[in-house]
Amino acid sequence: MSVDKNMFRGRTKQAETVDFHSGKPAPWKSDERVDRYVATHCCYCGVQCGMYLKVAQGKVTGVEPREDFPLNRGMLCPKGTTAYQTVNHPERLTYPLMRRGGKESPLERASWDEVLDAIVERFGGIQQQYGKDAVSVYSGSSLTNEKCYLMGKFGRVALGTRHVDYNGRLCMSSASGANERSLGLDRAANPVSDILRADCVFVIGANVGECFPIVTSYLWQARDRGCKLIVADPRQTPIARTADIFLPLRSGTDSALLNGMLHVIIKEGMLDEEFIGERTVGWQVTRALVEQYPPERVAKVCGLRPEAIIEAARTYGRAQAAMIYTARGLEHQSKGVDNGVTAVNLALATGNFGRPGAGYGTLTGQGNGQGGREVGQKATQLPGCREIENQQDREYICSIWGIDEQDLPHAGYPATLMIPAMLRKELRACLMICSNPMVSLPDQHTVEQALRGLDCFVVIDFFLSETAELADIVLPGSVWAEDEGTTTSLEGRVIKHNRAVDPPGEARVDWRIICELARRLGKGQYFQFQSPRDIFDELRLCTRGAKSDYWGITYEKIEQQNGVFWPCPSQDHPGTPRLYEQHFGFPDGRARFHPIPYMPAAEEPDEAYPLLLTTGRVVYHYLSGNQTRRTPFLKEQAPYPWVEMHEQMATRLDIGDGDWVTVRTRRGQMTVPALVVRSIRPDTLFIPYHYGHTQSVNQLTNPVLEPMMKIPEYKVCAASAVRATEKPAWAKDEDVAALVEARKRRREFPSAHAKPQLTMR
Ligand SMILES: Nc1nc2c(c(=O)[nH]1)N[C@H]1C(S)=C(S)[C@@H](COP(=O)(O)OP(=O)(O)OC[C@H]3O[C@@H](n4cnc5c(=O)[nH]c(N)nc54)[C@H](O)[C@@H]3O)O[C@H]1N2
Ligand SMILES: Nc1nc2c(c(=O)[nH]1)N[C@H]1C(S)=C(S)[C@@H](COP(=O)(O)OP(=O)(O)OC[C@H]3O[C@@H](n4cnc5c(=O)[nH]c(N)nc54)[C@H](O)[C@@H]3O)O[C@H]1N2
Ligand code: SF4
Ligand SMILES: [Mo]
Repeated sequence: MSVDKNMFRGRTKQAETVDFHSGKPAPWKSDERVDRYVATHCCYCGVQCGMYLKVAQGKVTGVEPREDFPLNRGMLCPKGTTAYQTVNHPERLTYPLMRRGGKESPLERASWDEVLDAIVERFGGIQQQYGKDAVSVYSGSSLTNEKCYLMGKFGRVALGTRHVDYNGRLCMSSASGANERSLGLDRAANPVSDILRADCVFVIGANVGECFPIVTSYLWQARDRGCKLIVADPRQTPIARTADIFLPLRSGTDSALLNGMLHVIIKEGMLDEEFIGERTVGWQVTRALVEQYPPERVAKVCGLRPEAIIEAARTYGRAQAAMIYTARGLEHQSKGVDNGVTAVNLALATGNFGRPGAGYGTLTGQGNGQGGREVGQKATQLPGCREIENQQDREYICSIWGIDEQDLPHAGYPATLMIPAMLRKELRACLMICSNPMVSLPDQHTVEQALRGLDCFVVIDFFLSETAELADIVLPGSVWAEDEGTTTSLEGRVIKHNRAVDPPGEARVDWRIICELARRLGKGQYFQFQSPRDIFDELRLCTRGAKSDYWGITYEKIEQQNGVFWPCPSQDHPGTPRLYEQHFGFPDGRARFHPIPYMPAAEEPDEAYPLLLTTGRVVYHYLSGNQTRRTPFLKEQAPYPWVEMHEQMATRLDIGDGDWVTVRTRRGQMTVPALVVRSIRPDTLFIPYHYGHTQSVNQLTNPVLEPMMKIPEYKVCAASAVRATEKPAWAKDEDVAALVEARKRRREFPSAHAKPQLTMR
């Protein structure tokens, strides 16, 4: 029996007992009852792998990868295969909670009427006394486009506040800034499949193997046909083990490295002069600046050998078609925007844009990290990447929303600046959805003080997160499997999530909570949506003719084409998988070079704090861990944080594998077990950030912000490490031993392609 998997796309079907890989009958599954397979996508990272959710007796009971979705074609990573376990999880929030007797009273069960009335009354009171802008909206990019759009509109129209922002601020906002400054559009330039057509891929500051696992297979396939791989990362990540050139640079020195590579490319005549002349502006000034970055100087700054920089420049410069991928390693810095710009400079100077296998892109992190940054939940933005301070954009959006332009608030605080505004009592209330800043924002103790100090703090989540624990009111929302709506993947492909089941107990679908709240605030006429489709249709209209144009994208077209790449300006337009084939995003069609001098990180190691601390992810957990720490298999693999350090440093500090280590910075300290490896720079420590309370590395990180986009410097601060005198309260020795074993197996696993490369000084 053969199965046409396309027949499930976007629809559900009575299940047959078949194996979805072979299409053959699968008798070994015969005792497993499945009523329906619902075609959808993973809720986690920006790759947005296609999956079927299995539904039996009204419950999600399992998952199958989709073969028909071109990006993952039958593959899922450990997070994808276990995501379904969050749906029926016993810790789901199933009714509203509120503190009836002030801050010190417990969160108690309440009815929807009671909590919604309380929000209207408290927000209303605060706004009356302190002005509309005393209330803020803090949203997130794990939400669908429909919900992200709704949050922006809700903040500005229902609450009338200027302070609307979201967690993408902490994510790729500096990449957005670089894209806008250099290219005029904020999207990856190529579909992922272009990797298969590249002669060289340069990955800088991205742990593809752990954070975009399914993209790894594209790198391997490219390598099989001779593509060269260059990786720049202070840690030898899984893909770095198979790289042709591995550049273990010091954290915070990316712009020096990229300027140095461009220097070599100029000196050795590897420029694409024709492309520079016809398609760019600003080259001469940039050229003059990179004159000052000979490899010998850069090598000292980055802690690399000059020969390695020259070799990387030659490998990239000689490729017919080369791609650069960046991610948070390069972007989570106080110079994050500048770093992104230097990466674009390199691609522009070598003409690597607008051709198959030639391009540049940020690997967008969150499931809807791309759409979430386009549809108007950003402090300075209206839907379609329109600008809130642009008169024409304001008038157009107001004409659709049916409000007076005078009543549309102006730009507000980015998420990271909401915290100090809360401490100053300028912001007195906050509605938060889809964010967990008690884990994700730097300098956690200050964040806690700010959130505790709010007169009214409302959180919409489906699990009681570390942040929801501090709320005055908690509203039980929905997981992705309980609603339909679109997301835009890291490729810029608009795809659709489909509903498998209803939320449990009294929990409600997020967008309905927001629309009901708007109604109770007396603004119901602006939120007359009956379905996500209604919201999407309004969003399409808002984006018509704008940079991220969704006008020609419909739910039907998404299903027919397996996703549609924006811009898609009309119904008969197929969408745009590859950008910049003819012109860049500026009115004159040309890209911009910008000269970027290297500037050191905000906090460099010194006598008191002699080491570099960097932070990031592991394959098993997702962001603040509020979902994955509740998933048994994932929790088992990485139950606690640890500190990764090189064996040279461990020897110097007299620390062995699994020993307890106290890591200190100017913000705080934490005690974690050591994971002694050879795959990190000897001057650098790494701690994963997926944990809360005393296990959160954001007790330590530097809250300094990038000046343009206000992203924190999560990737660099100065630290010290000593053998701990006392174990933390949460420590269990047997778990730690298991953790060290498991992580060592992963990080030191010898790979067929691996050649040990100690290119450090
Ligand atoms: N498993 C998993 N996957 C995820 C996520 C998750 O939480 N877990 N989150 C998703 C999201 S929202 C995001 S934003 C992405 C993040 O994806 P990535 O950016 O790939 O992940 P990070 O671990 O934050 O950082 C990447 C790498 O930067 C390196 N690095 C540190 N400092 C520097 C530096 O100064 N320069 C350079 N060049 N590199 C440096 C680190 O060693 C690390 O290997 O992943 C997405 N996918
Ligand atoms: N030290 C350090 N800190 C970092 C980073 C780092 O590399 N190092 N990375 C930063 C990055 S890149 C990011 S993206 C941020 C992420 O930081 P956050 O956005 O704060 O983390 P999340 O875990 O995504 O929080 C989402 C919350 O919303 C809930 N949620 C998820 N989906 C939905 C939904 O559909 N509806 C509702 N109602 N709730 C939902 C989840 O349960 C969770 O509690 O962290 C940043 N913080
Ligand atoms: S790669 Fe990303 S989208 Fe794919 S299964 Fe893993 S977490 Fe989900
Ligand atoms: Mo992110």
